[in-house]
Amino acid sequence: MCYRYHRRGVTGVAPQREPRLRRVPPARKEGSIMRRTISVALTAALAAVLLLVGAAPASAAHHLTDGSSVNLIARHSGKCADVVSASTANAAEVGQYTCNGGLNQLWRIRDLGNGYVQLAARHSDQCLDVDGASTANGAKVIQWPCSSGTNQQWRIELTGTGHTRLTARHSGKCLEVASASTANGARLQQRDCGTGTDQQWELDLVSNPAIPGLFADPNIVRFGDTYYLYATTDGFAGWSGTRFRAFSSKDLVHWTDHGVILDVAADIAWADNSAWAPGIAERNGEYYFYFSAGKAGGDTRKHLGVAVADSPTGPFRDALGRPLVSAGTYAGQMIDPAVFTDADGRSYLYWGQGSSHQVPLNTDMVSFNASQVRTYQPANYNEGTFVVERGGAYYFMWSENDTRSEDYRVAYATGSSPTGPWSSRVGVILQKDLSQGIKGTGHHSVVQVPGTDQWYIAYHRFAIPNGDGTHRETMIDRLHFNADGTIRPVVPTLEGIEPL
Ligand code: FUB
Repeated sequence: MCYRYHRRGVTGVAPQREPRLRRVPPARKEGSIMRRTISVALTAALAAVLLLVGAAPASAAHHLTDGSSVNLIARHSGKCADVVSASTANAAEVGQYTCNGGLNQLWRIRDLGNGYVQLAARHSDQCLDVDGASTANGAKVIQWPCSSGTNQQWRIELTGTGHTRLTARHSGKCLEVASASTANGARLQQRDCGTGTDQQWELDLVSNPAIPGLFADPNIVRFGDTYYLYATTDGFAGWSGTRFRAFSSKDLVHWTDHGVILDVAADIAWADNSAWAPGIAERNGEYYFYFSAGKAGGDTRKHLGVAVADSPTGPFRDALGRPLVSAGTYAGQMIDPAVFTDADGRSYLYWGQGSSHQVPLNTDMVSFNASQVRTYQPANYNEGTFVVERGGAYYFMWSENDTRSEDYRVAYATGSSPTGPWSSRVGVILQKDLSQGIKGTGHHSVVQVPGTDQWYIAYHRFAIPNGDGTHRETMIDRLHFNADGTIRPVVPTLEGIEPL
């Protein structure tokens, strides 16, 4: 499959999808930008949006759809359209700034079905808007709550170079960088359309963070023909959030939010906080949702619970009316459950922090034989166990260091069965990449595209900008195996993956 890419003014058709083009923030590696493309989608929904003003690329890629998130990169400067200071206030100015992976530079496309789109900033959900619906040249561009105003409606026109122009519906004028400045902070405005490269924009598809908002400890799984993500809702001091949401996707890029599927404060009698790190498995049409949670006052330690529903999007109800594994039953914290189901249909539960435990689940999925619980303690183990199988080899993966550390990372061992025996630690799969400003990469899960050797890793990292151990975002990147079965270190990316 081909896709168009843009690399420092050169466009072309990439011969193959691998290796992926990786975006390097220009501030750090000026002159060596390798951006993933302008992948302008000619989907049914967006085809009407694109008014071809130049020679249309013969094989324009089919990636931008309603709901896609993009960086808007000014051709003359290579800088990103950016809501100043990541403000969430109405009327905050939009300028250009060095591309840095921030949500205030990420714009979600809403296809209005009338030949125009809205562009909503991911950090604020406010729309790119010509201030006061002015029709004057030089009118500034701001963010404003999305409305039906035609000063928030933009037509995407392809130029002959594979770039685009963005024309405001109410004025017919083009989005540009004031005075064709190349400086950080130069504001965006509208002006009569011309041929200047300061009115030309690269639409750079960005799929990371995979889901908007603060989410950590993602568990990615496929049920039927659909992928699902479940995660810790982040952004609370002491990880004190109570709610789990479910997200689904057919292509790993466009995710639907199904809302809250379990609120431990409302739905679980023995808990009222610390809804952490879920895992999920299906058996006979029932979905079993494993989670950790605690109760304020008295013994505040975390327990491991299980809830059940007849749909992967819930609503889930407590399966037992008590924890599946109570605090203190085994060494360490009773948190971070994950389930692996082997080809023979048997499911295994893994959990623990400080100490790692594993046990075959009974077929009811809500009990196990305590005499079969085994503890495996690889070097540097902290938490977040996840197990997969490939070609008869089993991979036991975990997170090292503290989630509040930028050195939070994922390592692995291998074994010949779902319960080992496991090798000693083989090495690190995923870690920070300071050259991209990526920190605290860990608590992951892995999913395989059925019938292929295509694997994806979901994990969290510190939010960009200003994230830390309780302000984390969920990413999805590729995971590759080497010919000898070892796992190639994952390259964490700011821009994410191509849709399946
Ligand atoms: O999200 C709360 C806790 O942080 C998880 O249980 C740990 O794995 C760590 O990511």
